[in-house]
Amino acid sequence: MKAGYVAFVGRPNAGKSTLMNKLMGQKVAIVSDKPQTTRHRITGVRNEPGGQIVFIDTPGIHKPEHRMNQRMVDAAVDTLREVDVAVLVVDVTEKPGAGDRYVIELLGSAKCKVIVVLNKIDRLKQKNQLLPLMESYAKALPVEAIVPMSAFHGDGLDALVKELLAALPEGPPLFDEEYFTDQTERTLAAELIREKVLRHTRDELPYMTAVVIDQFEEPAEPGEPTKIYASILVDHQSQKPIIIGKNGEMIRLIGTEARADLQELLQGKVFLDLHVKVRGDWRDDERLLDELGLRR
Ligand SMILES: Nc1nc2c(ncn2[C@@H]2O[C@H](COP(=O)(O)OP(=O)(O)OP(=O)(O)O)[C@@H](O)[C@H]2O)c(=O)[nH]1
Ligand SMILES: [Mg+2]
Repeated sequence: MKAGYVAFVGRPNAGKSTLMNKLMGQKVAIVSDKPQTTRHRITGVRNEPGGQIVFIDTPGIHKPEHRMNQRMVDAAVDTLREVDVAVLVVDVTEKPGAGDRYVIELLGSAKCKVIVVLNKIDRLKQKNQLLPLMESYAKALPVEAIVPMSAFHGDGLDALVKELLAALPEGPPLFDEEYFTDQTERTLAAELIREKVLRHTRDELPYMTAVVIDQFEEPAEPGEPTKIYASILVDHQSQKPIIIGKNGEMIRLIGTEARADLQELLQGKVFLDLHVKVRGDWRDDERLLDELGLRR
C-alpha cells in the first residue's frame, strides 16, 4: 500500500482548488475567477484501493505586497518541505512569465518529487499546442510525469491519480479511513461567504475583503436552523456601499447564495446574518490575520 502527502502548487488562478475539489469529490476549497482566491492551506484525504493520498491545496504563488500575501506565499513554499509530491498546476492558456520561472526554481530546489498538470486544456483551440509546453517542462524540471487536464470537466483525473500512487512511498495510511478534511464547518462557512463576495465584486475589492464568523450557533433542537453571524471586512469606508449595494441588493444576493451553500454543507436550515465592517489596513494586521487562520 502507498501513502503520502501531495501538494497542489502554482500561480494564482491556475485551477489548483478546482482540481482539489474534483479529486475529493466534494467542495473543500472555494473557487473563483479572481487570482489569490485561496488564502490558507487546506488538507483533504482520499482513500484508494492502492493507498491513501493526503492532498494539500495551497495559495497561488505571487509577489507579496501585504503581510497577508506574505503569509499566503509562505504557506505554499513551506508546504513543499513537507510533501512527498508537488503537483505543479499550470494554466495552459496563460503565457509563461517571470512568476512561472520563480515557481519552477522553487520546485527545482525542493526535495519532493514533481508532477506537472497542464490544466484548462478544454480552452486550447489546437491540441498540438500542448507538445511544446510538455517539452519545456520536461526540460526545466526533473518530473515524474506531465498530465494534461481539464480539472473543470474532470478530464485527466484518473491518469493523475495513477501517477500519484506510483510516485508515493510505500506505507500504512496516515489518517483514519473516516477522516476527510481539516476544514471546520466554521472555516468552510466563512470561505463560502467569501466565495460569493469574490463572485460579485471586481477590481481591487476581492483582494480587500475578508470574512469573519462572529458567532456560529448549532441548532438547539433538530429542525431548528444553525445561526451564523458573520462580518465582511473591507479596507476603506468607500467600499462598504459597494458590498451593501443599492437598497442592500448586493449583500442580499451574497447572503442568499451563501445560505444555499451553507444549507447544503450543514444539511439543514441556516439563518445567516451578514454585516459589513470597515477595518483599515486589515491585510497588514498580524492579529487579525491570526484570527483569519492564515499561518505565520
Ligand atoms: N476552462 C477551464 N477553467 C478552469 C479549469 N480549472 C479551473 N478553471 C477555472 O479557473 C478559475 C480559477 O480556479 P481556482 O481553482 O480557483 O484556481 P486556483 O489555482 O485555486 O487559484 P488561487 O486559489 O487564486 O491560487 C476558476 O474560474 C475555475 O472555474 C479548467 O480545467 N478549464
Ligand atoms: Mg485556490
